Amino acid sequence: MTDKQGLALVDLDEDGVDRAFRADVLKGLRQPQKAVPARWLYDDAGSQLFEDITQIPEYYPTRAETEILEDREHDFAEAIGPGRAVVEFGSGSSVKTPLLLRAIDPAAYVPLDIAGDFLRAAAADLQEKFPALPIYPVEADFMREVALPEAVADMPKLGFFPGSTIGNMVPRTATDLLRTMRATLGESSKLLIGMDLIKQPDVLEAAYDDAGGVTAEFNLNLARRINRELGGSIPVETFTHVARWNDDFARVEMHLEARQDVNFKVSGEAFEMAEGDTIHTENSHKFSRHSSATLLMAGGWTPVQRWLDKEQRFSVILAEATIPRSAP
Ligand code: AVI
Repeated sequence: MTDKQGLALVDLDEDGVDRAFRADVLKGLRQPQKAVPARWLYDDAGSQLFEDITQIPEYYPTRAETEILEDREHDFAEAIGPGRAVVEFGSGSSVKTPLLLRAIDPAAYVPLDIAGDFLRAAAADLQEKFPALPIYPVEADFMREVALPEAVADMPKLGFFPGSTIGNMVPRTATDLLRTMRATLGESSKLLIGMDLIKQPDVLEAAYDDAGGVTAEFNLNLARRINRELGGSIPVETFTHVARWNDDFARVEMHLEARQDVNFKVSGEAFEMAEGDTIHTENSHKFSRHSSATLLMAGGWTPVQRWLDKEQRFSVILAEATIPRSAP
């Protein structure tokens, strides 16, 4: 359900249950390969656990991307130039956004996020760091076209989508999002996007299955959330977190694997799983130079520059809104 600005509202039933959550979980658990959309990993506990993940030694993407943003300040200033309205898809983390804002001297900053409280807190925090910068937070679901504030209508835009969050979407959804971003940002806009790189499977699997078990907690928290919010009886202790590289689709998959045959209920509906069956909970696609360019172009963006961290683990790509041409 959305309001007139395309803003997603939580639609609760008479028992206070999020209808979309229940519908996604029940639909996903009825499939032969059980699956729950990854967005449901992020309740309060899940969001905190993700913050913890960004600090663990094995999870390199946050550090690698931050290194690029720190080291390439002058390149960004030159390639992007001053005077743009920076539109960030998902509220800025306290570390990455200031690095970009400092580098390019923007005319305004527009953080978009569906979580209003988080959005306003992040905006207030940034306003303290950049007192002279006009900041216009917009509470919206950026998977749909967003009407940007009037005040930035005439400014050229730079979309900012760090973190390789694009990798959590299957290519079809990622393409839809890139096209939607282009519609939101308009002609002659640019996009600065983080995209994680394909690398040795053992490095990737360790990043998603750390020795300290933080990612396992993040994944298992979904089962706990289902039990708590949907009256579920999933025996969480009989499930194991699994992170595996799927080479056919160039992605790390997270699953919850049953270690023995189990029966459980969710919202009154019965489910059974045999030992070794899994619930697929997340994809994290990784990219090559070619696959990132192909995805961006499919979404209406032409990559113009690409930066890697010193260990060549992660890429930050600058793209321009492609001008539609019929030839060749
Ligand atoms: C948010 N997203 C980019 C993270 C990733 O790397 O795919 C989510 C994550 N899942 C497990 N670890 C991190």
